[in-house]
Amino acid sequence: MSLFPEARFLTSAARAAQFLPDEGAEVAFAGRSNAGKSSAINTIIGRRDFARTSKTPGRTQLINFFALAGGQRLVDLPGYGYARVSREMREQWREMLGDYFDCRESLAGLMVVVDSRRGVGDFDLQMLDWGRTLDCQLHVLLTKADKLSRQEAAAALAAAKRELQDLRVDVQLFSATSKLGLDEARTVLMAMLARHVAPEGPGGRVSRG
Ligand SMILES: Nc1nc2c(ncn2[C@@H]2O[C@H](COP(=O)(O)OP(=O)(O)O)[C@@H](O)[C@H]2O)c(=O)[nH]1
Ligand SMILES: [Mg+2]
Repeated sequence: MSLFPEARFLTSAARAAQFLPDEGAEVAFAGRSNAGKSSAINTIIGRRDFARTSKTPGRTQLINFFALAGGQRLVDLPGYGYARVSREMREQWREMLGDYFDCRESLAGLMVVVDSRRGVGDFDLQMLDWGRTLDCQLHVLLTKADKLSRQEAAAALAAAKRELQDLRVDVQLFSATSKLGLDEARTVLMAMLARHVAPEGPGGRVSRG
């Protein structure tokens, strides 16, 4: 049985006006193009083709919203770092992500998906920084851990922990292929959603200032 039987795709937004209303609670997945975001979402939801995965990274500049149950959502943020995107696309990306992080009170948590073979990069730190401005819970998935030996994986985890220790960020190993770390990732996701004090709808918004 799926843990998230009601999960379904809601909409893709190309600009802020198309974002879903800022109500309830959502957890966003960020990471470089090809880091393994969509695969992580699929694995956590427990459905192979839930969020699309791709072998040609960097095409989507859309923010994809998925419904869970009871006003809870997952958000697949567009990746960054694909060398061949134009400067214009990069600007668009920055603007849209900026709009998203600027005021998203329903953002309960941010999962930053990092390829364990590459380690935490500037892009990931920027995402975590944005997440911090919203005071949401931060968690890093060091994914594709199946591609590392046990020893290499332990070293990657230790290095990421060192790098993130000042930011109050939890980090774990993960693999969409071997399901390593799946229980932990699901537990963190559900805790993020459950703990969030949802903003009320338009007109009755509570400031978290
Ligand atoms: N071996 C392995 N490959 C993975 C894993 N996660 C993702 N991939 C592969 O990495 C590529 C990019 O994954 P995708 O989820 O589309 O990345 P996204 O661009 O961040 O959404 C795809 O070919 C996936 O099959 C993993 O945990 N292990
Ligand atoms: Mg993807």
